[in-house]
Amino acid sequence: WEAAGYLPFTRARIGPFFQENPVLKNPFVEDALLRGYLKRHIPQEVILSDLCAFGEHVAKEVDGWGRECEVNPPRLVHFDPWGRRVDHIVTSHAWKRMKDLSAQEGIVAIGYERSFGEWRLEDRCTSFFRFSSCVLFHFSNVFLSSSKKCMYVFPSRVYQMSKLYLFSPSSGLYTCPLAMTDGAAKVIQSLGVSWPVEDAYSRLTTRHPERFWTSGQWMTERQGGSDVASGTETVAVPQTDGSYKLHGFKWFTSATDADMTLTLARVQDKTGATIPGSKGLSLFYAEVSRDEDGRLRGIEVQRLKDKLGTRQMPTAELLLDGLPARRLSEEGRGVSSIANMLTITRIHNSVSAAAAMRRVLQLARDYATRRTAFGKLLKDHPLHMQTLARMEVESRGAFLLVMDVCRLLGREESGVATEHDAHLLRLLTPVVKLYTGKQAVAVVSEGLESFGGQGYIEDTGLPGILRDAQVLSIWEGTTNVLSLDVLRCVARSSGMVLHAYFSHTKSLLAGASSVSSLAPAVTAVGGALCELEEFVQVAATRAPSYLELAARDLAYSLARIYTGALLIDHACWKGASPSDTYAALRWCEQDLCPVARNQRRGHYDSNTSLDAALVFDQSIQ
Ligand code: UCC
Ligand code: FAD
Repeated sequence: WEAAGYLPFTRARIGPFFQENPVLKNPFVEDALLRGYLKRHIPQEVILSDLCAFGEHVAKEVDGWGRECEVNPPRLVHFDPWGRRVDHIVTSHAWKRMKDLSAQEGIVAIGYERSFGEWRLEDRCTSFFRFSSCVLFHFSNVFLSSSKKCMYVFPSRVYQMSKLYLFSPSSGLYTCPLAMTDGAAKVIQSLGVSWPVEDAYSRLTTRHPERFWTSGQWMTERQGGSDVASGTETVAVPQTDGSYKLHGFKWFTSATDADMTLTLARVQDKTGATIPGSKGLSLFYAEVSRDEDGRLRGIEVQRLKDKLGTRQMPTAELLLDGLPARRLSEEGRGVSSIANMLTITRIHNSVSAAAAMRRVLQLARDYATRRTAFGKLLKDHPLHMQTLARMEVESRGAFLLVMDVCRLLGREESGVATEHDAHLLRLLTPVVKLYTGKQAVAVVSEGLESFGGQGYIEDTGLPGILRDAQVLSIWEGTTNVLSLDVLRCVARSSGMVLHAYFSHTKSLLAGASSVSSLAPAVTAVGGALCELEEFVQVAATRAPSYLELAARDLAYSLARIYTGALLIDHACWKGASPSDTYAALRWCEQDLCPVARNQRRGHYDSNTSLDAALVFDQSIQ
């Protein structure tokens, strides 16, 4: 026994084997599609090297802060030791660092350090020296063109969202306040209001940490988060100086440590009456501030939500009890005025969804080179590789769809968007949000399984990715609500958004017509597009209830077909790799047009009562 190294009464051995953990490497370097896409669309070396350096920082340091945010979640201190109400939301050191980092890296600012459309080069350089000290920005503009009348649109949004994409999975959910901050800046800018929000706008879009502000977006009340028009009870009481005081209860307010917020309320007339429904809602700006006694002005934090995920970030229930506010929109134009914020936050949501898929894949890929089962590494098991390849296809599709929407947003903001672009942006924003939100949950869930039991173990950090993915299809409009938004925007544009969709998708396919390796994919997308056109023609003759039942399948069809066309288009690029072609072919093997399939099955004709009977089945007593 002794010779064999086993002694009675010694501590049990735990064995010599310890599995190597997956290692996060530079997410920029590791992402062939991201690099290929940027090389194709914004090949400025200065941008690529900024993203590469940021990727390195994310892997080496920021990811650790993100983890710290998760293990040190925020807490609410209602009272100080002497019983005074303080409602202090205590956040981690890492959370505060994320705020500074976000400002310094320009995660919001890049989107606004914009694109000068068709400005002359000299004008752009002058404007640079006047407004920006960002060397990167200067170089990238100078590199763009040497012509006097420059037609090049600086792709700020693609650059910004690429950076966000690298940051998001390591950000400890700081991307949530950044989304709302970006959305608030966009609303202020688009409303063209200066006072009292000029200073706020400059703070939301600054790169200086000491000036940087984040914004909240307080829309949801207890009666309804989707149906904001019926659910909003908050009233705005006019003050003699033209300001308002808000009284109401906001049921979900995320990143409640924000410096300001945009919110909805109903203006009371002199008798205290308000207008019900959407027409009674106005948009307000409020700062979150404290009085001399350290109490929040006009706000009581009821409690922090106990959430499945997004635990890194405080989400509170707030009683607004005389919150000082300024009206930003015309009376009754609250929903349409906050719509720009919804566009931006939904795009951020989609970027985060694509980034979550990419992150779990990067880790799974690394793990497959370290973990052995049945005598060989996971990477040498074809079935495991097939599983990861399927995730990869989903992830690539999501990335290209998201980036295309960012491209459209950039064109709109640079003033070069055609009417066609504007229609596409309106249609694709809910589509990309709803589709990627769902994909993210599926891909991340599969990703966790690729680590076996370790994927289920909390302190690996992996389960948090799944928990955080689950919210992406809920907030900023659920899947069904966004599917109905798709229908509404089609109806309101008299079908023009669909016209833009069909013609743009066809133009993407046309560029691939001579590429034989992509022929099956082109045929599949072309066929699905025809089916979709037929569906639209038939649906136009049917009752609204028919379309309502088809809404989700329609949105999925729009997403899958368009993404297929984008994958094909990317695979046609001269710098594309064989994997780009393979990804396009694999994507296009799925059912690209589920709405046509289910239409043929009669699923939208008379299923309402059958569905309800199935769901509430009580036939067995
Ligand atoms: O969840 C939230 C924050 C979470 C944290 C943020 C994270 C971000 C990502 C981070 C990643 C890590 S804030 C709460 C978000 N809530 C929602 O998304 C609400 C969902 N419900 C809807 O979207 C509904 O469709 C409503 C509320 C917009 C429907 O309201 P109404 O009153 O019935 O609206 P209408 O009648 O459809 O539209 C009223 C006006 C119309 O314009 P006008 O009056 O000129 O005809 C519409 O065209 O608003 C316009 N409008 C839009 N415009 C409505 N929706 C849009 C839109 N999406 N785009 C442009
Ligand atoms: P409901 O509207 O009650 O929806 C319940 C279900 O009914 C959903 O499945 C929905 O798809 C379905 N449904 C609703 N209407 C229809 C319809 N017409 N047809 C078919 N199906 C329908 N809100 C904010 O304003 N600010 C925030 O900062 C914020 N942060 C959040 C943070 C977290 C972690 C979470 C989970 C939520 C947050 N929200 C926030 C709220 C969020 O936006 C809402 O929960 C969401 O919009 C859904 O609203 P609801 O909860 O009222 O669900």
